[in-house]
Amino acid sequence: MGRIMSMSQLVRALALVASLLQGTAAEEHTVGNTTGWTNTQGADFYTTWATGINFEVGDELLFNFNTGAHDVAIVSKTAYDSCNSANPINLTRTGPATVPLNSTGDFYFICTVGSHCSQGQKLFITVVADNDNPSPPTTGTTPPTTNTTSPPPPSSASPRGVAFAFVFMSLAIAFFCC
Ligand SMILES: *[C@@H]1O[C@H](CO)[C@@H](O)[C@H](O)[C@H]1NC(C)=O
Ligand SMILES: *[C@@H]1O[C@H](CO)[C@@H](O)[C@H](O)[C@H]1NC(C)=O
Ligand SMILES: *[C@@H]1O[C@H](CO)[C@@H](O)[C@H](O)[C@H]1NC(C)=O
Ligand SMILES: *[C@@H]1O[C@H](CO)[C@@H](O)[C@H](O)[C@H]1NC(C)=O
Ligand SMILES: [Cu+2]
Repeated sequence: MGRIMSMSQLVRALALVASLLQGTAAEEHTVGNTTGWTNTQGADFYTTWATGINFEVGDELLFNFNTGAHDVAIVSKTAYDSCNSANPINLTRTGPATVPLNSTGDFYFICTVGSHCSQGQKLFITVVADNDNPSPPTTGTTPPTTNTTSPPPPSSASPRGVAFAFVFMSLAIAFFCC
């Protein structure tokens, strides 16, 4: 009986390892969560929203807004800083809008309606390569300079290593404990 319980723990451990080895699936990030894409939230709302989110190549941003009330422009850093909507890289007027994140680097989004951008309807994100090992959290103000698409070599300190250690612990429990 005890052996059977331990074996089911082992099965769960193996399932966890399998999910870690598969890597992270492409994700859709809803900008501003349930608040959506709006000009009513003040200066730091979208900066705060983006903090701690891991944006990876292949993910998508979903901007929730009603057509006509807002829009989504992809702009340069200069245009983002000054809320200049004159020459956007891309302008989508139809909401809700889904924007795929195609490459690594910094991306800047503003709303070009009225003075919404200067009211805080602007978003800056850093997109990193899609790989199995989540990038370490950055605590400084400097965004990570990821301009290479090749994933780093696997290291023994990776989540995989932790997961394998977990499996060996489960094996020990299964065969020596009970
Ligand atoms: C948005 O949702 C994520 C995932 O549920 C959560 O971690 C985060 O705190 C939320 N952010 C805001 C600003 O509500
Ligand atoms: C602008 O971005 C939207 C959303 O990703 C896309 O559907 C549209 O084709 C883009 N337009 C141009 C001109 O690139
Ligand atoms: C990614 O590519 C699509 C299709 O060309 C484009 O519509 C979209 O704007 C791009 N995303 C970004 C963040 O540039
Ligand atoms: C990556 O960026 C650094 C500094 O930003 C630069 O010196 C280097 O040449 C870049 N490498 C590639 C492959 O673009
Ligand atoms: Cu707007």
